[in-house]
Amino acid sequence: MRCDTLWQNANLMTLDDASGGLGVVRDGMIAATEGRIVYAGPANTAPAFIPAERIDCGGRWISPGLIDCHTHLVYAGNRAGEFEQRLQGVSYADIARAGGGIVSTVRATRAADNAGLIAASLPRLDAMLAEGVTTIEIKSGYGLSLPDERKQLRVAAELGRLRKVEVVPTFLGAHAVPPGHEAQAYINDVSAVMIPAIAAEGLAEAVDIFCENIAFSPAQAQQVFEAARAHGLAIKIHAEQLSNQHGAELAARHGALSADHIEHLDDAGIAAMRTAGTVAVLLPGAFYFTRETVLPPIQKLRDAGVPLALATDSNPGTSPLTSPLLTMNMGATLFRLTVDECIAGFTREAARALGRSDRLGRLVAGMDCDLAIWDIEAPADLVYRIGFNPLHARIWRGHAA
Ligand code: DI6
Ligand code: FE
Repeated sequence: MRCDTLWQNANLMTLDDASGGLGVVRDGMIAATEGRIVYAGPANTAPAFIPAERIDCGGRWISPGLIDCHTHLVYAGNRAGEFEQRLQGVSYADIARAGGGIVSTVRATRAADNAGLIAASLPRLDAMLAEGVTTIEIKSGYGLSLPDERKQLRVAAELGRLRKVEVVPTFLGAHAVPPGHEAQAYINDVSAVMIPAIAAEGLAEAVDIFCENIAFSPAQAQQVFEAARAHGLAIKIHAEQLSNQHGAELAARHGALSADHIEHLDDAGIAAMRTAGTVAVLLPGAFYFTRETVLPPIQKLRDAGVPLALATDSNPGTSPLTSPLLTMNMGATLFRLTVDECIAGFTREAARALGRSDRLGRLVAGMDCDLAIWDIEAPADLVYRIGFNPLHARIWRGHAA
């Protein structure tokens, strides 16, 4: 059988395992044609391929390309000074009152033109790609006006044209109340004007909201979800990060793809997520950086069979993190996730959190051929090391990238 490319002499983490494991295949091979996997499995039971290109992987490991399903990658400005202030004991609230925090990133992002935003964001994207990322979700939320949110989403799409990576854009207009506005009036604008426009222009697939006592209420989240649904957009939520607002439960009842953070999630929230198939997106970078102490209810989520994804939450305020591998290590050390859960959280389950399970996140015939080839002895090496990058090659849609 002819194929474009054949990767042989490799160990595979197919992630194709009904019991939720890594689906390991030793001495495996992958064949691809026109950017799609046509075979992934044991070498000794593979069809006889006649490849245009044959690649000897020298016994290395191949996983699906990594998927970062929650980032705020596109922004301008720098909050390192704020970090120093916080180290000296100044509180987050004091910084915000003095015009810092999220509002300072909004100011810098509004002031940047497209080229400036691209220049600021590309190094962060490149850091992700260097660790095997082939799909990345990028949220808006630092514009907080229709033209500025549009600009962020257009830049996100442009990043996907500048690099070999799939960008999944999410509209997070309801991230914070813009300076000089009143919360409910702004939510009315988000629901009645911004969501319809963003949907009509095809600038986002999903709508997200920061539901928290310092941000928007569950009632406001409901209003935003109804607008999202009416315009054919999927739903995500930043929920239960600092307190239990029952946002995850509300989002699940609206069929949310994912509820993210969820440190303060309760049993009713878990039950609603299980019923709806809503993915729990765990963000240990924000937990670490803000020195949070309340852990997400991992064991209860596991027991309930709620899918667990893992993501960087790359953002300038609470998770200035561009390393999926370090995020996996944090998932294991801080949240006690297993190695299998950490790797599945950045592949199969992340694809599910983006509504792309049919096409991404597993090494299965018919799926897009996005691969990460690793110089490791065992899958655990990806999670165990700190600050070491064993990526050997990144393949996007069947081609070295
Ligand atoms: N949750 C967070 O922790 C960040 N956004 C959000 O919804 C904070 C973002 C920032 O401080 O810039
Ligand atoms: Fe976030």
